[in-house]
Amino acid sequence: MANRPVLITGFEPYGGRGTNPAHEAMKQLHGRTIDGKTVIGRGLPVSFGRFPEIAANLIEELNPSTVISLGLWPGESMIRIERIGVNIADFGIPDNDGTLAVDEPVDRNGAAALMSTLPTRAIERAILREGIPASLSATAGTYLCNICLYSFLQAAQQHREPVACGFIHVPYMPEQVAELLVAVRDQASVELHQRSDFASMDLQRIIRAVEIAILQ
Ligand code: PCA
Repeated sequence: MANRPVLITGFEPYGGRGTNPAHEAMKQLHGRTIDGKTVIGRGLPVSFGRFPEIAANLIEELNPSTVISLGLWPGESMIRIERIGVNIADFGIPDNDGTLAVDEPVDRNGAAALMSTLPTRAIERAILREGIPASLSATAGTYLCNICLYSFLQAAQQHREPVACGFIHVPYMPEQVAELLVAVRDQASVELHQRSDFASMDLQRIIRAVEIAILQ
């Protein structure tokens, strides 16, 4: 039987930003062969309305052995490996369709939470061994990244073959922080949150961390 591919998803830009490092990393990983497996990259819309179908359809279409989804966590200082998807949608800002979910379930009939089926601890250790800051995280938030993690885990449960699924949040790229600082100075319209918005990681390190995750 042919080797099943690894699916890497990356969210499109959202929240008024022009780029998303998750999307950039996904594009660069698309088409690579890692550990004998073909990496297929797909962009995901920041749209509650497109989930959970989009996750189920991708698993059906590609039959991946592993799904690693990527998203930006603004202000995060390290690679953040998510452990749990929760059945809550509660947005601080509207999604790209203008939907603002407040205290809604992701799936009315779904479990309260689903655990990542990636080897999260091994991934954290392996990334740290290469000198890239990384940590485990208990929550992917209650916005689209959490919906994505929850939806892929649910779709994997329904799939005919085992699919390991998980989510990695990544920091801003340095260029984005530089832009943010210019915007803060010029427009005085964007506030900085406890100065954590200064945190960033260059795209090549982000990509290397995802490669390491694929290798575990
Ligand atoms: N980050 C958001 C949604 C898309 C993204 O890249 C999140 O953390 O939910």
